[in-house]
Amino acid sequence: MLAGCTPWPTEFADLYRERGYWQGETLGAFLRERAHRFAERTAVVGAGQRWTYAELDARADRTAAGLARMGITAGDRVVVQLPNRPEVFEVVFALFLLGALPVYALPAHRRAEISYLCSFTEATALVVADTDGGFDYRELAEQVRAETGGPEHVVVAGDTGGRPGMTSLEQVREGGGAGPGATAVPEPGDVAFLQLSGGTTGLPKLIPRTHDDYLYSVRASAEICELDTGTATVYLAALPVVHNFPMSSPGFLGVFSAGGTVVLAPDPGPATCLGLVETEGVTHTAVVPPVAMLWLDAVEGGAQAHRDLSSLRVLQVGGAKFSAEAARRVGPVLGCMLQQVFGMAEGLVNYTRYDDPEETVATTQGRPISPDDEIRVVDSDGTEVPPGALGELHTRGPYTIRGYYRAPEHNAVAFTSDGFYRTGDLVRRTPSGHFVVEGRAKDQINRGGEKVAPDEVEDHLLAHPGVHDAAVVAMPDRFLGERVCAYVIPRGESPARAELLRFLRGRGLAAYKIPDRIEFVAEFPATGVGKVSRRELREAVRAAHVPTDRETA
Ligand code: OOB
Repeated sequence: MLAGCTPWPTEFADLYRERGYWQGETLGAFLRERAHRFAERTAVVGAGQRWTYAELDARADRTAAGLARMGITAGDRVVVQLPNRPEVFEVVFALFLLGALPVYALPAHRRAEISYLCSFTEATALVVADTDGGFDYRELAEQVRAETGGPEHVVVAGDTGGRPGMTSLEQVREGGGAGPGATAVPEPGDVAFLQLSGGTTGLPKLIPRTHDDYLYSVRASAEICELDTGTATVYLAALPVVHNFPMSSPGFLGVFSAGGTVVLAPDPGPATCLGLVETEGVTHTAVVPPVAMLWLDAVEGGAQAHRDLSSLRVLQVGGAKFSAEAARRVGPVLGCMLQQVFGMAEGLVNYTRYDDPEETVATTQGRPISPDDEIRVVDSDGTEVPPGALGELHTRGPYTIRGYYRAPEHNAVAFTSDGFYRTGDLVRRTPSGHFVVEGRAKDQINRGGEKVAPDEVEDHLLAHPGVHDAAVVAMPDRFLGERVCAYVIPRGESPARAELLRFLRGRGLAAYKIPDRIEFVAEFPATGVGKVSRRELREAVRAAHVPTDRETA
């Protein structure tokens, strides 16, 4: 296994193989097999293109050969920051074929995050789009290079604009020739890619997923979601496809496993997505709660009421808690089934099942994929609570990691000594084994499914000369569930809010981490041992009910 990763103990690895979870397939071979089986079916639609499985496979092959010619080889890390366009599949499958590891960055990430990912993983290459949504990713790549001195290669999906030291994806593909590029075939037990954790402390942690463990979660998810080769699945990827939810729950990999079609939406808005549902005959899609609410309102409120959504069979909602009230509207308004999905990039994924009673689907976040997902619900001492009682969810299983990449100190707190991942989620379990997510034991902020680690934002605030101290907490929000609120103790006179917001943007922080509200205070409430009491701050902001600064600035 890649250095800096924690393997499963042998007895667990043996068990997972014996039970047929780990089948010894790699992601590269997975696509190759489907490409032969479903050659002429449409694999992907997006950005004005339609590729068959055979085309996707041929492109991935040529790109792999081209990347190999550039010197990218097995074990190399390659930061991939691409929007929802077909090239994202070409690139990641090319990397899988080579045994090089995609490091998945979100399109929303900016200089701070991309520089960190490139340096921390010692990436040999960065793959970006030219521009998307009015943002120039080539400029970002240049800033990252200036800041970090790396990575060696920048590949642009689109036009390099003649920038020095950048290669277009087309040049890579053309330079590949016909020969197979791979120098070594990756092992199924190897790490296939690094996924970003939402993070609870400091900079985002990296999650190493193996071919074996990930493909198990994909196969099992496809089965639970009844994607099979006999029925035509058309899956709309409304969220950024490099997130775990649209990637594997069952996501594009689940759809590819069944020979279905993935339609890539450039944005999750109701006009774009419901339009695509109608024109492409979408059968399944996955969204976060605020997006589901926008769609419901757009159909109910009239703006999208004219859409023919009759092809849509399943709307999956996950990433953050979906309220029971909103859940109950899905069937009547959109005319499809709801499936709640409670997952995490670290592994464990829970689904409500299609044959669950309606009330279970509306009020729970589902139950685990695997009979070998081990679950403990514990109190703050780590003792298991009685059935049905509230506690923190700890889990271990055939597709849940045993440690983050290169993070021994953090691993010592994030995992128990016997290898359970401490999710930080407060849950209750129903007699049927379904989870109800009630809150969080971790400090993370869940901004409509986008995860923010408070101290990452605090560190950026503390870099401002006018900031003496900063504490960042979640503030409740009807639409996003939570937003980001920063409490700031100024050094002398308070800096202007707009100036602080500008400062944070200037530091290259992704937009979703920029505080929605800034409160200036003289001091922070303290806990018994003198630490900042985030709990009291959360309560204070909850009591305040005030507009956000981003709305008023
Ligand atoms: C998904 O993955 P991540 O890694 O972005 O975030 C995981 C965290 C969970 O620990 C939990 O705090 C929260 O997001 N979460 C939910 C939830 N789904 C995720 N909280 C309440 N209700 C839900 N349904 O978010 C993710 C990964 C795979 C599939 C779906 C979501």
